[in-house]
Amino acid sequence: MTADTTILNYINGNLQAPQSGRFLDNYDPSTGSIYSQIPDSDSQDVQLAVDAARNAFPSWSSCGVQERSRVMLRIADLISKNLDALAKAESQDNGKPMWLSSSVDIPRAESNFRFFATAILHFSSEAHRMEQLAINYTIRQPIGIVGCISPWNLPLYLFTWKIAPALATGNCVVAKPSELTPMTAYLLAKICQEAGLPPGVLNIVHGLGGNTGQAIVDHPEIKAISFTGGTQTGRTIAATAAPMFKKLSLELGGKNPNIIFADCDFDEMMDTTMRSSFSNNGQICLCGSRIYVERPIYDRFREEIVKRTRDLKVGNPLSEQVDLGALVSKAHLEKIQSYLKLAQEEGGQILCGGAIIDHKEAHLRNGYYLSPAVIEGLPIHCRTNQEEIFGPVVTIAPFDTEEEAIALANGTVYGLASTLWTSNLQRATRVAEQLQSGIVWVNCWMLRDLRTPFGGVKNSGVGREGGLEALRFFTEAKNVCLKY
Ligand code: TXE
Repeated sequence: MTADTTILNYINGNLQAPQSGRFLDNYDPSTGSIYSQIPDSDSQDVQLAVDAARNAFPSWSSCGVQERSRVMLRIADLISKNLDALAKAESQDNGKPMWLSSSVDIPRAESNFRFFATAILHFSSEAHRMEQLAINYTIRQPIGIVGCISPWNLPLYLFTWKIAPALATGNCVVAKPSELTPMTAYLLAKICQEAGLPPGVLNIVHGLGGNTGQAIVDHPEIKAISFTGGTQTGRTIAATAAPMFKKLSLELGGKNPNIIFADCDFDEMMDTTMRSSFSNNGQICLCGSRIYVERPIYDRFREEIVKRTRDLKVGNPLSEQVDLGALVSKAHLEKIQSYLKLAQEEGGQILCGGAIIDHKEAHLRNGYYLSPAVIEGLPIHCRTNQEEIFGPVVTIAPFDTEEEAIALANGTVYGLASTLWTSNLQRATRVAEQLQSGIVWVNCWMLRDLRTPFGGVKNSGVGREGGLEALRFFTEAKNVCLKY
């Protein structure tokens, strides 16, 4: 399987150019150079995808769960068979280290298909008996045509996280990956062809958010939208979809707190905190970007995180030796730099990092590399601690009481994930209940069981993905009341 230099849309089972004939440049973030072209699709292409999905729906929704499961498992097998090619493509497109895409992103994409291909075999619905009178039974039917729009940070991982439950439940899909990282979605289209997915069941339309993405959200025949991306984009999508009464699942940004109590296992906490701060260059919606440490261990923590952050190697994503690769785009690099400047203006002190990497290898010099940064001395209400930076930047601060830690953790408009470090079980349960977030990790981070509800509260989103939540989202419940 090769990552071609011209990416094509996947519509009605065919790989095809956009109707307009227009293409966009696709950059390799590790070198800052253009390496492929992507369709600049518009509403005409989305209409073709909807037409194909409409034609495919009757047979896909009625062929039975066994058949759907079989095709999806073939897709999972082919993702696994092409692991190296997919991982390489993901690294080149996104800038993440290849060891990361081959150990996390691509295996997880395979698991997403495998998980939902088998979950659907066990999906059931309720019956409610009214004694001596009637029986109510609920059937869960596919919605029809659904839209899945995904971001660039975990490209194939999040794309398949949406597509797999949508397909398993019998829907036909019009999907759009991020225009910044389209390559593995293109390769997935080839895999779907090889796996024998019937034409029109999954359609992948590439292009810009405001153009292709908006055309998907606007389309009246697309009845549900599952979106992961920025909070501002989520707001625009909600404003478009709500008057059309579309079902919406929005997984948006975060400003996740990491609360560390002095009684934690310090070494384990340190190892995991390095991951929760800087994995994927901090470009994961679950990364902990505000770290609050109980005062007795604050100085030790501060010294340790600065030392370990300075030791992180930033460089060529294809090298086995690097911890962090390139940031996804020039615009994103500049956004993060602007926050580093802002942090200083707001009175913060950058303890380490925040510099552009000066590479010896000439071909990397125009890539988007930044050394990871730790910032101290900022109050909760400043913009640096309120807005999502989504990069290799954390702020650290001490706290004295449990109440103070909870108030700090809950002190933003976001509520996606929180991490809590303590060996006191009572405190863990007490604090977890009070944290305003959809996910709380205690003494761990990113430990994912695909059956659990996944999503945020407050401005971090609406609805939940994962397990039964996703199967319910992509179906409509119908109650049949049968009088006897
Ligand atoms: O995301 P966008 P951007 C956050 C992060 C980042 C910020 C902006 O803070 O810096 O968002 O990132 C499509 N109708 N997250 O601008 O634009 C777009 O093409 C329909 C958090 O890159 O939200 C892409 O496919 N679709 C996050 C997808 O939305 C539209 C992951 C996400 O892109 C659209 C990424 C529109 N009007 C960024 N406009 C997370 N929660 O993990 C854009 N899109």
